[in-house]
Amino acid sequence: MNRDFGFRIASNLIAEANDRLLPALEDDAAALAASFERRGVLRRFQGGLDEITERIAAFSMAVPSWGLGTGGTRFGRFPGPGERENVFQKLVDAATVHQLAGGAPAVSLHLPWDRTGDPLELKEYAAALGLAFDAMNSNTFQDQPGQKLSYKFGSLAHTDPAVREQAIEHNLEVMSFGQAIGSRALTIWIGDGADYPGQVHLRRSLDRVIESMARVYAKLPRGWRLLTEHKPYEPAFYYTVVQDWGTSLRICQELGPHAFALVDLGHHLPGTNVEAVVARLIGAGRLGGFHLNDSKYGDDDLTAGSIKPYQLFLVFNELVDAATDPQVDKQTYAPAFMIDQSHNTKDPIEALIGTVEEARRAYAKALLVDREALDSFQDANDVVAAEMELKSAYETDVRPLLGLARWKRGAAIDPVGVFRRSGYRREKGRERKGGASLSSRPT
Ligand code: RM4
Ligand code: MN
Ligand code: MN
Repeated sequence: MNRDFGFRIASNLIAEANDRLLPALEDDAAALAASFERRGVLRRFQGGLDEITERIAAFSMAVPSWGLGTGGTRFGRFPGPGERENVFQKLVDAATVHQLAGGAPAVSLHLPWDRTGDPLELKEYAAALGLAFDAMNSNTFQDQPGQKLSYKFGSLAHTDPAVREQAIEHNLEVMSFGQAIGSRALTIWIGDGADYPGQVHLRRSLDRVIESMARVYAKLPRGWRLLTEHKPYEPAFYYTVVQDWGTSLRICQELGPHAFALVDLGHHLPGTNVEAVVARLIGAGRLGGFHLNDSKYGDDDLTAGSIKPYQLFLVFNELVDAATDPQVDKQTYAPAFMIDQSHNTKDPIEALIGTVEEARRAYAKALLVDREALDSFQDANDVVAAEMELKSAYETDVRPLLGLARWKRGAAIDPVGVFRRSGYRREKGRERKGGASLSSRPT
């Protein structure tokens, strides 16, 4: 059994740093509590600040295995020292994100990128690191060495039934791997589409996707969900078969009750009202989960909340609203939170720590919205009061709450600071021989 994790950050390093920072954090928290008292926020949280920080601490998400190394563009890639070289090392890095940031006790795998001989060994290795597995991801948007048929002109939507069959088989294999490691969902994102008008039959291409996905859905293990992820363009530049939430919803409705739509925050054209997309999917009982990230232009895969933090808050506002609305069926409303980012210039571990923080920040602020007051402002068409209710929650500095939520779970009050002082990358640079050396770090 492979149990060699290599260098890990000592827990006393975190504890010592926390001891130094705790008094100031407690001061800030006391000031926030006083302000909440004045604003009447604590009337809604009988357990006081403790109750709010507990709820924040309980909110967690999964780290993407493919986000643990430096990403790149078609122009190049500039990896740093000590980066992961295989799936086991990805798990150690993911465990480090969770150790410091709290809130990321799961990993989402991508096959064949993360394929290993023995999935059970992987499961035990992850468990020993305190990690579980969230949704599995299949990959029929690239050709793999030795693959029989090419996905150049599509996979689940291909005109050739033999290519579709190969893509279906791959998804089934991903599910059985996922079953072995304790995952309970399969996310399907396909790049199928066309670069030019006329290239593909618009209606029939979706019919073929639905037919192929139905074959995968038919084999969905008990208790599993099939998540379909939309994206407007790239790699296909004229037409993408599963291009928007409406198409995802149609797929779900054709497949059956265990199919749900996955919203990758960056998979929308500029200006799209993403919180409304989320609300529609909740309304239809088909919101399956998220790929958290942010973007300025397209599928930029930047750190969540780095470009449009207000949008992220408004998305979480819909989620907190749904979670408290008795009209929303809680059997179907159980979104999975996963990160999907590409870190081209940030250290991937630092970037992921940042995402956990940003997602929790948006969630914490959404918790502060007085829903009863907002409802009554909406009913009275009081535009200004309604907006002010949202803004007042959004503008609250919730950093003390986030710090306390981490501290309560033994994570770091200052996660990036501890990460930098720990020498993690230097140590991993020694251990992981194939990674970029310090001297080859791009300047
Ligand atoms: C896609 C999409 C998928 C992800 C791949 C790597 O743009 O976001 O979720 O699996 O990238
Ligand atoms: Mn995605
Ligand atoms: Mn993407």
